[in-house]
Amino acid sequence: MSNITFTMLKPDAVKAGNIGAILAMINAAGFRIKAMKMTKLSMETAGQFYEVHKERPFYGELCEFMSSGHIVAAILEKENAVADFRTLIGATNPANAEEGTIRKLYATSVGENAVHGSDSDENAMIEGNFFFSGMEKF
Ligand code: DAT
Ligand code: MG
Repeated sequence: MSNITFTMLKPDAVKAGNIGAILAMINAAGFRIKAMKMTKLSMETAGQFYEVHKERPFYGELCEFMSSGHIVAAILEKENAVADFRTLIGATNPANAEEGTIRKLYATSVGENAVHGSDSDENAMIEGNFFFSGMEKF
């Protein structure tokens, strides 16, 4: 049964001109795009999205970075979408990411790591609904 995950191409990836290359990897890995937009987070909306991390020491830095430029948000559909997408993107810190993963290829540091991927089916729904209305999902 297919399910969904949510991704953002982060400001570092957008600024570096890597939207096309990353989307090509996502398509080649068998994900179908259900919704997509380029947009920009504010400090406030970045803070809401990453609320779960608000006690972590890197929260302020994370919100600054995520609101520092445009992002591409998307809902992706595939069998086993959440786990397969985490495999495709690789470890949070690109230094630990497997060869051939999106973060190994395009991330520059643990903070500026090119791409977001949901960590559970429940969070994929919450995160997708944070960015997209029913009329924007296909
Ligand atoms: P992931 O994005 O792999 O799910 P996470 O949920 O633990 O990782 O953290 C969310 C984001 O916060 C991560 O993509 C980048 C940032 N982050 C995580 N750990 C960090 C650290 N030690 N220093 C700076 N930023 C960090
Ligand atoms: Mg996470």
